[in-house]
Amino acid sequence: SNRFAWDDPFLLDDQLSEEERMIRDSAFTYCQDKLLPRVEHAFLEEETDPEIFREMGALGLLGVTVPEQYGGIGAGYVSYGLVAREVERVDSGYRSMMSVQSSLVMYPIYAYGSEEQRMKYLPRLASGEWIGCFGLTEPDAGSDPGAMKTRAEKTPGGYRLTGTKMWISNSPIADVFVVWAKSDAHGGKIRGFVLEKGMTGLSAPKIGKKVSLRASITGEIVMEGVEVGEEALLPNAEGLSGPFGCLNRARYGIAWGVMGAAEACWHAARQYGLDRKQFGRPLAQTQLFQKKLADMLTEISLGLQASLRVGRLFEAGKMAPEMISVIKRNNCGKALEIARNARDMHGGNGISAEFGVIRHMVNLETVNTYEGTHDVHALIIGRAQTGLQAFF
Ligand code: TGC
Ligand code: FAD
Repeated sequence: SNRFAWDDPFLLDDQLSEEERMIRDSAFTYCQDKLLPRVEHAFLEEETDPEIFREMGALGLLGVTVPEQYGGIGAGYVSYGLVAREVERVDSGYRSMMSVQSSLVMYPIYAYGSEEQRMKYLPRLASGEWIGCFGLTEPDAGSDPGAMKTRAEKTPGGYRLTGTKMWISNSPIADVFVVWAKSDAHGGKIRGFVLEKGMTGLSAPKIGKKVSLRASITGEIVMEGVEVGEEALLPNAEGLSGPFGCLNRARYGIAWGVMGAAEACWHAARQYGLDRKQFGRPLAQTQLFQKKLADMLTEISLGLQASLRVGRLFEAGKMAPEMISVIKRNNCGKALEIARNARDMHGGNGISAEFGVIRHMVNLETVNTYEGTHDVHALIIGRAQTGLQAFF
């Protein structure tokens, strides 16, 4: 009979192409060799190393789906998901750095930008020479980004931007800022602008005291009458569908990514249970321990399989955003539950950064919240099946 592979129950590996396996393997090797050894220090000391962007860029891990002529590797969405899974197997903060750069900065410049904007920004974002950030959320507009206050006023040569963005990944170290503002020249509709570090009136103070996602730097974007030329406007996006087009991709990557974090917790808990003895037997030989491991194996296999399915639909041009809400929401929720259980299964050691599980656990609290909270995605899925919106 066929052998059951406990760490690949539904033979995911068999469903990947040769190219996808190669991209996955090169991401795995980099993450385990170069990121894993420094994550504990980065998390505990709240240090973000900008060199990581250069390293990822050199390996082609930034803008995986962007065509080669702009510095990407022109791979598919399954490859992008596999990269997210490997990076987040180490830390959600590192995956955050990668996915903001790829899905929230390179993608909009590629999809909505002019040829000049593509040529100017994409190659240097792909190599990691430039770091990007994405400003949608504001102090008074989180789940409801349509309530944003940031304004772009028309000037003779371009626009003047005023407003504050909150909780922005990468912003304090960013060179390139994709920001969304209501533009009076476009009937108050939301438009995207590309700003650059050093512009007069632009600053990005760091947000401190984070207990989650500490390896990824987070800040504000403060725009005090930042004047830009016409060439800063992204010409091909108008309304909320602009930022949401980017979010679809980032949320999809998160669905894969959190399964990587969950796998790290599950594998750690299994190994810990095999190694540690209490009451004269390995912890892994108790029924409660095995029940938890069974739940982990089951939820992760289902979550990965669903992500792969949505990835294939994405590549076939059949993705609907609600599919992404299902996997973003469910995989984040399951990953969080798995991390909490893995923490518990490690006993006292579980609260030490040395074992990694509590770091994943507190990181996943952020991932469950950003890119649309668990409950906001429930409302999207609820609206899709009833035709009734329950947001307000
Ligand atoms: P609603 O009326 O539903 O839609 C307004 C317009 O947007 C279009 N749209 C979409 N287009 C493409 N893809 C999607 N997923 C879309 N969802 C909506 C829609 O068709 C419509 O277009 P048009 O042309 O008719 O105007 O808008 P609403 O205001 O009722 O929205 C409600 C809600 C809750 C669905 C939405 O606002 C939402 O998803 N809120 C969550 C906000 C969020 O996800 N923020 C993320 C900030 S970025 C971030 O967290 C980055 S962290 C990254 C990291 O560090 O890894
Ligand atoms: P709120 O919208 O105030 O929600 C608070 C609570 O109310 C939640 O439980 C929510 O589910 C619930 N709620 C809200 N509305 C409803 C409703 N209608 N019905 C029922 N319940 C509701 N944003 C960016 O633009 N760019 C970034 O790079 C970025 N990076 C981030 C990094 C970190 C570390 C964090 C923590 C956040 C980041 N965000 C970023 C912001 C993130 O997307 C928002 O925090 C998120 O969208 C939630 O918004 P909020 O914090 O304002 O919460």
